[in-house]
Amino acid sequence: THFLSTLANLTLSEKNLTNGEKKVKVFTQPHYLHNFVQSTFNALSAEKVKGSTLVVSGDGRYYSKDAIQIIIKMAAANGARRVWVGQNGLLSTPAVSAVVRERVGADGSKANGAFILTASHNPGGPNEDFGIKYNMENGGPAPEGITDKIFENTKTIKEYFIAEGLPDVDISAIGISNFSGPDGQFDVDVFDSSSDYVKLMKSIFDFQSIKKLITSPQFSFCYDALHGVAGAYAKRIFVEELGAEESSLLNCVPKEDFGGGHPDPNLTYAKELVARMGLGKNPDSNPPEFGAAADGDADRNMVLGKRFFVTPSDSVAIIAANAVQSIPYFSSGLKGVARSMPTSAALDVVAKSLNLKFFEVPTGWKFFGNLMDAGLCSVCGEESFGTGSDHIREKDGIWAVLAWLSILAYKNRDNLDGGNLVTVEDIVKQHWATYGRHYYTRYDYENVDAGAAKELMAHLVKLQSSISDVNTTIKEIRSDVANVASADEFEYKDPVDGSISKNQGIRYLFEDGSRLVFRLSGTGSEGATIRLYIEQYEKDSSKTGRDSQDTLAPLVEVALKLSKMQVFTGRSAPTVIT
Ligand code: VG1
Ligand code: CO
Repeated sequence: THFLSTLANLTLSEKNLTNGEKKVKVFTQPHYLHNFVQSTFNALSAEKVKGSTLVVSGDGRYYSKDAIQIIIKMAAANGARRVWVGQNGLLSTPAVSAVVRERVGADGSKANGAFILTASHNPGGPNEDFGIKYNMENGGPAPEGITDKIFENTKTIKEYFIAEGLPDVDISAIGISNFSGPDGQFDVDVFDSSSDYVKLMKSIFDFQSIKKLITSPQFSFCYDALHGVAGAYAKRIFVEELGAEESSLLNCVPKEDFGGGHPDPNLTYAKELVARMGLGKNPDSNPPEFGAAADGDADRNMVLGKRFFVTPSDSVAIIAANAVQSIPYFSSGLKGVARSMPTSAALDVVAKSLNLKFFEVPTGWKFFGNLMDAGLCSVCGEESFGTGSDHIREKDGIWAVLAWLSILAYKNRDNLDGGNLVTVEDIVKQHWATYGRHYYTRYDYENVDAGAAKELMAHLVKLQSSISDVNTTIKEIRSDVANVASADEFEYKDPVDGSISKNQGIRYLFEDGSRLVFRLSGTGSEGATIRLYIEQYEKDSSKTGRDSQDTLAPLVEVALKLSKMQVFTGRSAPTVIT
């Protein structure tokens, strides 16, 4: 029952199709999803797809269930041997990576790749976003060689294969369905969404000591899944395994529209958690000691202490500094650490002091994957609320929370029977006292006119040709800001495969270690998004306790005036500040 559909008007012309995020109505255009899936199969090659085992699941957002049935039928028609689906189509992005790497099917099969259905931290629902991406056999995002091929294929594709006669599979029930077609056997294996991931987490962390922390009277905990897929894991891990109260879980029932919210774990969008932790508007008067949130597909995390925000750039540095003592998986040492270019240099200082291999890579997790596959990197992170390790090839929101709980459990190992709790805030402030503090903020200008965004970037590149002119301009704006020492567009040569990635963001590096970075987002679904990253280093431990926005105000002023942000974009303020 294999049908071959010939297509008239299939041309897709948007590059970031291969990166996922688009409005649902784009995906539901006739043949649009089909085009992407067939283009992916063609990019992988027909021989590779024949007989393969493919994972298909995601964060459960609107349109996922339809998409899963379509992909199952296309996998069958393209000769795949079996498709694995998390129950109800739910698998977090990190769980997909874990399943690809670790799961063994009942018949001994292993996965060859995965379609992940998510638009990450973007809203869901009929009028919101959907997305799809392909991960490889190592559990990590497809490399540029493949995504470029997929994109090229989407422009020339004329036909796709779909087994239209295959009945829809009930993805709510665990079990294996067998089908036999003209090309032989085809199975759909629906399995528990969390058990492989939970098993992996238990092999990395000391659950006993975390449980002792969570259940001790001095400690209190809360976790907000923002109605994303993290909810499917939070109950299993935090409540059933680690003894947290059910009432410590907020928004942990996955919903197709994320309850109408924006499943992005930051101070702007995770409002309920922020208030619960005693921050923002209408703060709770008795916040818990620890709070965290995840994005829609649970690869991002935000960590909060009582009335205290941990920047993601600090978070990865603190995890790296404490991993060996606190987390059994790292007890024999770290192979190396890495951060994305716009992430603050807090990690650099730790790497230097602990004499660790260190890498600065372009934005996006796939660059870390290459380092990890080569055994060069154990812990890595991005300023965009992404933290992770070489246990998988994606960033991992729940892993980051377990890492923080491990550090807290270790620091409090002798305090839990009545001593004074070492808090999240204590740990961060102690870190600043040891390594200095990187004041940091990011301004996002979302849905800006694409032409205007390009002009702004071109203007900034042009300025780089004369650093002395830049410094004259800066002095006119703020005389209290240091001189720019150098400025460039970030370029990365992958130390493993030698590939070169150009134009990865515009940098202005100051003599005192401060930095301004400007980038265009590669994941936005409408118009262009300009990201401005602002960082200032303070070594003097008597000056590390200041308010971040106050401290950064001079640099912010310089960044906005130098870039002519308002002139180009018409915006007097960013959409989001993190
Ligand atoms: C953003 C973040 C980047 C992250 C990417 C994917 O990209 O800045 O750090 O890797 O999202 O995150 P951009 O190009 O919009 O700045 V996720 O949670 O979709 O895997
Ligand atoms: Co995400």
